Amino acid sequence: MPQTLFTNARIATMSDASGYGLIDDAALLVDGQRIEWVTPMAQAKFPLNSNRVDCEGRLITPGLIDCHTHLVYGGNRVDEFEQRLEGVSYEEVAQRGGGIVSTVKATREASESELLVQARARLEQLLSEGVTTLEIKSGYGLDRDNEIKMLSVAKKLGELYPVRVLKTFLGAHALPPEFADQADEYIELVCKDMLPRAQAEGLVDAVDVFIESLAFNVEQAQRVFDVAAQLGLPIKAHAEQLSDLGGAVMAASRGALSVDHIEYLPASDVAQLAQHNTVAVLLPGAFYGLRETRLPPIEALRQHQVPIAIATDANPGSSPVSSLLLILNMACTLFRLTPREALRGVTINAAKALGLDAGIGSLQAGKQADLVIWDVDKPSELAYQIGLNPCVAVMQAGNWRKTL
Ligand code: DI6
Ligand code: FE
Repeated sequence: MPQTLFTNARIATMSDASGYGLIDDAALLVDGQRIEWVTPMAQAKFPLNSNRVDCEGRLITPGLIDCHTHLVYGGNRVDEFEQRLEGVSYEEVAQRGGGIVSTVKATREASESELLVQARARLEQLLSEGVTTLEIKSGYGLDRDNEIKMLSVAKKLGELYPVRVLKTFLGAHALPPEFADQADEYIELVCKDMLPRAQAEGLVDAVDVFIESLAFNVEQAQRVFDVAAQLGLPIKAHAEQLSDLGGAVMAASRGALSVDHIEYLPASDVAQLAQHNTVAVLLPGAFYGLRETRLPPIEALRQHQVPIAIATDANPGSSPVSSLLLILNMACTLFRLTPREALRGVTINAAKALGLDAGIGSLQAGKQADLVIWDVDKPSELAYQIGLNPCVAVMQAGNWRKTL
């Protein structure tokens, strides 16, 4: 593959400890799938034979990373959306057999190709905004074959599109109706059959559990995490989204890559995330969708230098969102993250949340050439605008997905 040389760019490398890692008048060389170097124009030694791309002052960032999605599911929840607007709470909807369980029914009824068609539309929207890596969870099948069906669709999306897809097993997302009042028995099935089988089929990159009173308790989550450890799989958790059960601290103490949501995490528990290098994944789309008012402990996360990632949480219930740029804005407006923190949250810190920060998430020599050219002057513009997509070119693993 010939080398590609980017010149006259403003580059947000995201490679320093806390900033944008901005180089104002910069050049970047891609060799094969990797970045060869990034440097100020004045210091660049241009290779003789390369494809030159004059960026004319535009901004380059790392490819965006959506590190928490439920992109694959059947049906939709527009009726629940309407009910909630009539005053029914999220928990009540779930207790009435709506909520997650109604998506389980629709997902079980859908064929692999039907799930694929639905998910493609959402994925294409994310890709149009410069996403080069995303995570997709199972969790709406809730039996072995349907969880495997969901993960197979996620895998297929990664084969059909030039994007890296990480597959997370979330068999413990909700209690399937046939196991009503038998949560321990269901967890047994997850541990003995569902997770090992999905793993054996090469469909699992990480294991997640929804730890919440309407889902699974800390002890049940520990049983799933024990199996993940036996299989050598990294773990993460949906924790402290609606109440404080101590799930985030438990997961962090077991070396979880990330704990996600955490609106109800006490500030006094944040030190333990820092101690275990666990990323805090904030999901402003779900906060917004549920009209939550309790904010995650952001000041404590900053004080303890816990890496903060943000993601769409794309799902049919709490966060029917297929725009990572909108999430940048929501993180700033709703959570008061700075645009710098928000951009780190969809680049280097999102890579950390997936355990991939050695290879992606910043623009540095040796890393994979995943990058986006934006028609903006400053990185903060990506968080500032709503509904405008300034993505003009995308390279993923050294291949153009969309050219300038
Ligand atoms: N927390 C959420 O916000 C989503 N899952 C979870 O564990 C909601 C999923 C849904 O309502 O379908
Ligand atoms: Fe989620």
